[in-house]
Amino acid sequence: MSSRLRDSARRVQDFLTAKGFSFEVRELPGSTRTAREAADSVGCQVAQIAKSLVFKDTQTGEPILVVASGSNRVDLKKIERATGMKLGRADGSYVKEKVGFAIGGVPPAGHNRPLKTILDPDLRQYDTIWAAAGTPYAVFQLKPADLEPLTAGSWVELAG
Ligand code: 5CA
Repeated sequence: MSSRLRDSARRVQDFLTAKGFSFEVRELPGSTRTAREAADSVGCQVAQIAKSLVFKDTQTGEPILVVASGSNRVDLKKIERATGMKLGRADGSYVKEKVGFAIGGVPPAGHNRPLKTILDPDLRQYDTIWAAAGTPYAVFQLKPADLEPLTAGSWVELAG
């Protein structure tokens, strides 16, 4: 039952519900901290995990969210060429401060404020995918096409 969700997972569930999505945040007994662990805990392919990676737009200092297939290595140069942005790495304290969630539980939406978001087209080959929901034990299931209304993101080829 969603009423028992931990605070950060509840925040994601409340956001999803308020936006009119019927996705259900689930807290699992096994870790979902990494894409590999999430796939093992959910019982899906690692490529079906939508991992939410935060980078820093080095020109503005603002966070950029990349939602990538769990099995892909993100090639920042490809995103930079497609968007004109310059991207740098984000450390844990930057992610927590700017996005409002700790690494390992960063969701694709429901952050401190809306983030400019890049979506990995490789996710579109699966009927269903799973995304983090605020904690390293919480996920929700969605369809790849749901990422568009959820994040207002842009699809950019990014696999290295
Ligand atoms: N809950 C799972 C997916 S459901 C999850 O969040 N996986 S993840 O891959 O999206 O998040 C872990 C990511 O955080 C790593 O891929 C890595 O890009 C980033 N990360 C891990 N440790 C650090 C760190 N010390 N500094 C910056 N980024 C990190």
